Amino acid sequence: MTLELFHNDMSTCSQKVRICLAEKQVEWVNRHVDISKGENLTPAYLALNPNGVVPSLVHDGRAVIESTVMCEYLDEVFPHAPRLSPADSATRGEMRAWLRFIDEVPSMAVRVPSFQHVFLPRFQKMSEAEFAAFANRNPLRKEFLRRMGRNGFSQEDYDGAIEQLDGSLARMETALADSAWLIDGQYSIADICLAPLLQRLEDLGMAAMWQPRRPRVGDWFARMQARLAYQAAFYPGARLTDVFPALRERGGA
Ligand SMILES: N[C@@H](CCC(=O)N[C@@H](CS)C(=O)NCC(=O)O)C(=O)O
Repeated sequence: MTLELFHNDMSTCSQKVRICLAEKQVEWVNRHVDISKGENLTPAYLALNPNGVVPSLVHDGRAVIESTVMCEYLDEVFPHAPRLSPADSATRGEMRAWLRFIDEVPSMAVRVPSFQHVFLPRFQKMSEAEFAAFANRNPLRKEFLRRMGRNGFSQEDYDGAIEQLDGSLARMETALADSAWLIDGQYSIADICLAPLLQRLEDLGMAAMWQPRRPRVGDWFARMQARLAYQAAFYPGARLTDVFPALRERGGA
């Protein structure tokens, strides 16, 4: 059995799959993809993942794409403990509804402050024509890159993303009112998919979005960070602040 993960240290989507792999304690082959060098857009990588994004999982030669799909796949293919999905269909449906929401709302929204505060300088160095050509090469992210442009997001787009993140944290605080984990008191893929997003916000200096006003989210995040699997996924170099230490000085939204 060979399990290869094409991923990037700092990518939130890669981090959630690394948490699942560590929870399941399965061996995997490290295929690091350097996004800053465009390794996710080479013909070889696009043949694996036509969306041109990381991660991609290759299990015995067969590719699985979409990080949330990979998490469910790993739990199915390696059904040993810890189980990362509820056993009964209705509760599993609840988890999947959360997963859909996480993919559509906070996972997309967190990209806005990440690019605005950290990745933008890379694009500012390009000429307008180079930037347009780069955006065009991205199968999935053209529109996002065009919206950002070389000068960053408009205030309206930025505020909209913050509002979506705030709404997601509010939903979490409510879900955690009578449950230690998001779904029915059981640690699951829903927790795993959200944690790297909070890690990203914390590294961007935005933990005030839940501290101190959303204490249950704070407590949940502390329990996530204490897990061995979490620490395995966030090895040195995986956090934004490892690579951009100046971020530690950045305050607030
Ligand atoms: N829905 C996809 C999204 C993957 C995605 O957006 N990956 C980001 C890193 S977290 C990426 O590869 N970005 C390429 C880029 O920013 O150029 C998934 O969950 O696998």
